[in-house]
Amino acid sequence: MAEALAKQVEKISGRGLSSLHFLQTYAAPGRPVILEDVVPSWPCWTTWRDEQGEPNFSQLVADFKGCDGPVSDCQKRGEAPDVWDVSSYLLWAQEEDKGSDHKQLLYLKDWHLVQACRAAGKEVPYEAPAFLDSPLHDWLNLHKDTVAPGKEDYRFCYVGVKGTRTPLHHDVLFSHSWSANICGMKHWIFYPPEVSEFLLDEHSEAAETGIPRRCDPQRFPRVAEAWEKRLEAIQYPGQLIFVPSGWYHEVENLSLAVSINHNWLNASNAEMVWGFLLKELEAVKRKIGDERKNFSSEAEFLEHCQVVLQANSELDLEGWLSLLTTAAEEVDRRFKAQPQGEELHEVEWVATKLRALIERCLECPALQELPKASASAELLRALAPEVSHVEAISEKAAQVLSGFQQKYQSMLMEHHEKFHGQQLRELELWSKNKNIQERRRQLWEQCGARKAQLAEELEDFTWSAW
Ligand SMILES: O=C(O)CCC(=O)C(=O)O
Ligand SMILES: [Fe+2]
Repeated sequence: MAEALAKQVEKISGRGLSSLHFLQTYAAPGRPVILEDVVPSWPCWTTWRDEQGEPNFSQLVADFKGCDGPVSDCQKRGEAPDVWDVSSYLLWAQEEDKGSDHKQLLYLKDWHLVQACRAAGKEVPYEAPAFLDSPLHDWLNLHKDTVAPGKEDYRFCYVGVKGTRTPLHHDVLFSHSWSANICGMKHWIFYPPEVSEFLLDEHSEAAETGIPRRCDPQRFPRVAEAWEKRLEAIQYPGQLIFVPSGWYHEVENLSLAVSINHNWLNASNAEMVWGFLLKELEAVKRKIGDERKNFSSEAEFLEHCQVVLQANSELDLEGWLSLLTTAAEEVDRRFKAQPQGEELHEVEWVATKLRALIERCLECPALQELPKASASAELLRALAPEVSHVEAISEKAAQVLSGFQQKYQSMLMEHHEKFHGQQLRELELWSKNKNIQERRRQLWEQCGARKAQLAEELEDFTWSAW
């Protein structure tokens, strides 16, 4: 029987896409999407490609001679990558690509491109849209740039010959990722979070692939159920793909491919990252719990757990607090610049989510038991009010709306007394009328941005509707 065609990842134009639309429609609900029309305006689209759209090896080699990058052998899973001079790898890949069968599947992965450019005094040859790459929407790299400038960030370049692949995984820290193809084609398979458990063995170890015929049925008895729910995409040059937090995915290069990839987190997925960190911390505590007695105090044991957490996940709780602090400072900076209209709405959307998350984090027992982290928590607590005026706005909006509902209710009662039978039914039907429901929903959504206007508008609307 022919295999059912997999559902394909949605494609939209990224040109002119608003940050809020991307956040609310794709990033927050976790919905993969391919953005067209973004990459072809980047400088690297011209400088890294020749007329045929193949990698411009002479330019790339000249640009990155002397930069180091990690090269993995896809046939030796689990081995640490070798460090190569990027230009040597590029020359190897150019030669390898001329042959028809690829004996060696060497993949330049997670090469820190922005750092390489900065170190070489070169312009970074791309600029992703603000919703992917601005300080307001990329707290992970903002944090890295702030606390450890020049140290490892999450902005990468990948170069791989045909057949190289990245096995099934979710991204570091449960972050989102995006990947922009400059040259070549990639085959992506995505598995939604609700089927993640079918891709894990009894030790919570992920399968190498979710393709059932390549999976051990003893170890992964329900892998076919994950496979059924997959989304697939062939990503062409010039397309940017969004991989939401927590989605397992696997990728294969169908031809010599050059891509730029970022991992990032922001108001749309920070809650998931926080949940992931807490789960990881619990796992660390369980794993090294037996060694508790070897520590001179409980505090020392807990500090050690943080060191392990940092080593496993590249972030500990203190780092997390510092990341939130940097984000809160950025939100504050944006408010002080007095944004208007859509931009104000965007900053408020971020601030509301950040504020709620900060409060949840500060209440968390895992944080309170850490002496070092509690110092950072104090700092954050001091900062939190900076983003709190958004709450006041929501409160006001809620008051206005409840006032509206009361007024509306009493009007209904009044009419109840005046009309009977058919008239009453009509009135009640009308009260459920989609227009008013829809308008109320819109007003709710806009209330952050509209502030004082809202009261007036509701008032006007109420009367004109009657
Ligand atoms: O392109 C690849 O090989 C893997 C990319 C990836 O996993 C990602 O961008 O999250
Ligand atoms: Fe990934």
